Amino acid sequence: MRFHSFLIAIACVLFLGGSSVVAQPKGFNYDESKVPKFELPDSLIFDDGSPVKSVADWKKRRAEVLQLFRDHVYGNAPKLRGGLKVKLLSEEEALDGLAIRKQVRIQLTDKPYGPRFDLLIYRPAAAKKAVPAILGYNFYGNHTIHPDPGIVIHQSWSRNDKSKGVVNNRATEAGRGSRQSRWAVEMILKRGYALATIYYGDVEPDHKDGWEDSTRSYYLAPGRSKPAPTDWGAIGAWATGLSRALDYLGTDRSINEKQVVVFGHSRLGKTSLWTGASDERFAITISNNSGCGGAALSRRRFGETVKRINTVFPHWFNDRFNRYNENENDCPVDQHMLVALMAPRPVYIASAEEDRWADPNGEFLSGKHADPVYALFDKVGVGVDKQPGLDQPVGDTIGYHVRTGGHEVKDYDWEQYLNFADRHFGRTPKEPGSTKMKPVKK
Ligand code: GTR
Repeated sequence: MRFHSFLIAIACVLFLGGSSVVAQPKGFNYDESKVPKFELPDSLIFDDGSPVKSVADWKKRRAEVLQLFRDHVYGNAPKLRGGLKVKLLSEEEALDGLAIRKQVRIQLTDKPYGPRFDLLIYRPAAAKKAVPAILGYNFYGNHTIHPDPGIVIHQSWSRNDKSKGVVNNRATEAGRGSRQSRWAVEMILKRGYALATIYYGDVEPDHKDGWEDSTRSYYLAPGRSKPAPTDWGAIGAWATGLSRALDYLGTDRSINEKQVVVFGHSRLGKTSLWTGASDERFAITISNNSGCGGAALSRRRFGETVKRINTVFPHWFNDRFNRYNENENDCPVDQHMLVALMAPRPVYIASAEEDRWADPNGEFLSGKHADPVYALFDKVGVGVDKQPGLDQPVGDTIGYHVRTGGHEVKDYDWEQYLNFADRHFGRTPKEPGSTKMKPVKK
């Protein structure tokens, strides 16, 4: 094993498990008083220096900011060729009558044997009309989110992990339900939402050569043998997969396509943010503990840094993002501008107290610094100046909380997300524990 691969393997063992005891690697800053002084680029100033004064101006500025993120951070994604190609695998009652479980296989290219993914959708069996849905990737396979024996086990490359039933990079029956603690399936269904999920490795295997087996290899510009420096990275490919899944949800009459929430944890939280930013059809975006390259401000250099993430995960961003290794101030964007790209749509950022690697305060601050863009739309974003105390959700159009505990997805997080979505979708919560979150007063 080459040293580089060894580093990647170690990093994966440390972090991908996502246990509540996430290591805080040494040699990085975890001290607020040592955060360097920096100036954030202003979302409301055009590249030519003129100010953004209205919603109409912002629409033009938004296009500039989006293009900056494509060119400098996540890369430019091509338009997928061919129409939506879907195969229904199954549709039947599940979870003791609580849900209808539907599984469909969706192609990402016009080649039937090219990259494709399985979308698992649970919807409330009792629903009388189209329901809102939460769509998000999982780390080890659809079958890991619930012990339900009817979930198809994927055949894609998977990171070896006995506790998730992965042997020789293949998923096995032993992994069924192994990640159920992260997926509040019953809670989501009882609250009247559908849950749609995809194994992210179906869309692109998460390692440096994974692009060869993903849509990225199918869409290489003629004459190229690898992606160009401003082409999409893996996060861009994953985002495209979620957009394709939304294309499909739009054809499913049991789902309200105007109320699809994109959700993700950690690297998949970076992905949900980029998805919500680049595809405005998503009604709400949720980032759970997304950290560096997600919600956290890069210029703070608190916990994980741009250099570190580009070194250990060279495939996530575009190659040009390497320019900002130990050079964050030269980057024309920072992550508050990514959050601002959601405006005026609601977005929720969640941190965890012990997840200092992801820089909880930096995650909060990117929400706070997106507020001026929401104000243009006469909306309150997070609406508070300081990071709130533990387990105290705040915010109106930008939700935020820092939960007790570590780098994880807990039922507490799901409760806040469902309350937030209920409030923005104008739904009256019917289930216990779904009390409305108090909006910040204008
Ligand atoms: C870590 C990485 C984080 C986060 C995490 C995860 O190794 O440094 O940025 O993405 O992985 O996805 O679990």
